[in-house]
Amino acid sequence: MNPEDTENSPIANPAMQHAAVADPGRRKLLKRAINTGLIAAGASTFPGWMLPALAQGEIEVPFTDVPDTFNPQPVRPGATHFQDTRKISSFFSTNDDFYLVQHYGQPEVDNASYQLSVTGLVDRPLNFSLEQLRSRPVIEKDVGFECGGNGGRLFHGLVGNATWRGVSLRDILLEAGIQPEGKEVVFFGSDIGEEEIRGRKVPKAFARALSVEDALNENNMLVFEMNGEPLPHYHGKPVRLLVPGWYGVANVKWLTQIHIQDTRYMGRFMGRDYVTLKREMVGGRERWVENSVAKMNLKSTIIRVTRSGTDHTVMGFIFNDGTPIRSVEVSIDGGPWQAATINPQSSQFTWKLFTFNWQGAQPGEHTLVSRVTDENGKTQARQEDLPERVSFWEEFGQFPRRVMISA
Ligand SMILES: Nc1nc2c(c(=O)[nH]1)N[C@H]1C(S)=C(S)[C@@H](COP(=O)(O)O)O[C@H]1N2
Ligand SMILES: [Mo]
Repeated sequence: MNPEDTENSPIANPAMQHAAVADPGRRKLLKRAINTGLIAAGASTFPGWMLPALAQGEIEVPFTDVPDTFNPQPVRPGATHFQDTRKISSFFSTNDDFYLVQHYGQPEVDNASYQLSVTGLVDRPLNFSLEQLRSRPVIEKDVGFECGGNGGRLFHGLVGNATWRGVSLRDILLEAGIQPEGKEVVFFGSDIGEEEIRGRKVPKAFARALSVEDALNENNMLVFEMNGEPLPHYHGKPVRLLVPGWYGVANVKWLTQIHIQDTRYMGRFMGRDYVTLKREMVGGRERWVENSVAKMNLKSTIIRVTRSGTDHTVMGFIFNDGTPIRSVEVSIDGGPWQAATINPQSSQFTWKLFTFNWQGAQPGEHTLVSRVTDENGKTQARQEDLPERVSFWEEFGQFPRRVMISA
C-alpha cells in the first residue's frame, strides 16, 4: 500500500472495507443533509439520567442522515471494526464490539514466550515475561478512546469504552532509570509491515513515541486485561500500552519493546499518517501546521434517539483529554441550547454518555446538534468555525444529525 494514499486506503478509511458510504454520490447527498441550516423551534430538558438501553415500549427513531448502505458488520479477522453508534446501549463496550483498527494485521503473540524489553538510554535495561508483569502491583482504570481517524462518515463508530487492568508505565520507567539525555520513549508492537520508503521496501514495526514527560504521566498503563478478561488477541494480546486521554493510535497493541532515545522518533504513524494539516495563525502569521495526532480534542456527538409514547430521548457521547466537563447542550432545529445530563458512571477518561429529554417533538424531520464545554470554558465549535483542515484526522466539530419523527 502506498502510505501517502491514506484517504483511499481501506485501513485509514474503514467505511470502504464494509462498502459503507462508499458511493461518492451518496456521500455528497449525506454531506448536504448534514450541512442543512437549522430552523427555529423549542424543547426543554429532563432532570436525571435515563439508562440508555431500550426500555419496554421504547423504540429507536430513525436517522435520515444515515444512508441505507451504512451497514456495520460484526468483527472479522484482520478487518477494521466500527460500532453502529445507533445501537450503543451500555456504558461499557463489549470486547467484541469495541472498535478495532490495526495497520499491519493482528499478530499472534504467545503468552509463554512473551518478553517486554526496556532498552536504550536507561541505567538498567529491563526484561519482563508476562508472569513478571502480572506480579507487579495491579491498577484498574475505566478508559475510553476513539481513533484519530474517527468521524462523521462512520457516524463516529471508531469508539469504545472499557475497564482495563495492568501495571504502571511510570513505575517501570523509573525502575529502569531514564538517563538525562533521554528525550523520547518509543513503543514498538510486534506487528511488522513492509513499507516502501524512498523506493526501498523495508520491514517496519508499528511504533509510536511519547516525550519522556508524557510517558511518565502516572495515568499511563501497560494493560493485560479488558473488561475482566485477558486482553483479547485483536486488542493487543497479551500486553498493550494505554495512554488515557489520547487518541487510539497512542495505545500500541502487541507491545514488545520500550526504547528510550535522545532524538525524535520518526516513522509512518508519527510523521506521515495520523498527521493533521491545518491552516492556523502562528505568532501573527498564517501558516499550514502539521501535527501528530495526540491528545483527544473536546468533542460530543449525538448517536441515538428513542421514543417512548410521545416522549423522546436524545443520547450522545463526549470525548476529551480528561479535562473536567462543565456542560453538554442540545439544540433542536436551531433553537436555544438546552442542558443535557451526563451519565454519572462517567469518569475522567471514559466516554461520557449524555441524554436529553426532548419534549413536544412534532412529527416531521428535525435537525439535532450537541456541543460540549469544558471547565476552562472551551466550547466545541461548529465544523465551519474550526481552522481549515486537510484530511479526516481529528474530526471534532459539532455534528448535526437529522431524524424523522413519525405522526
Ligand atoms: N501494534 C499496533 N498497535 C496499534 C495499532 C496498530 O496498527 N498496531 N493501531 C493503533 C490505532 S490507529 C488505534 S485507533 C488503536 C485501536 O485500538 P483497538 O483496536 O483496541 O480499538 O490501536 C492502536 N495501536
Ligand atoms: Mo487509529
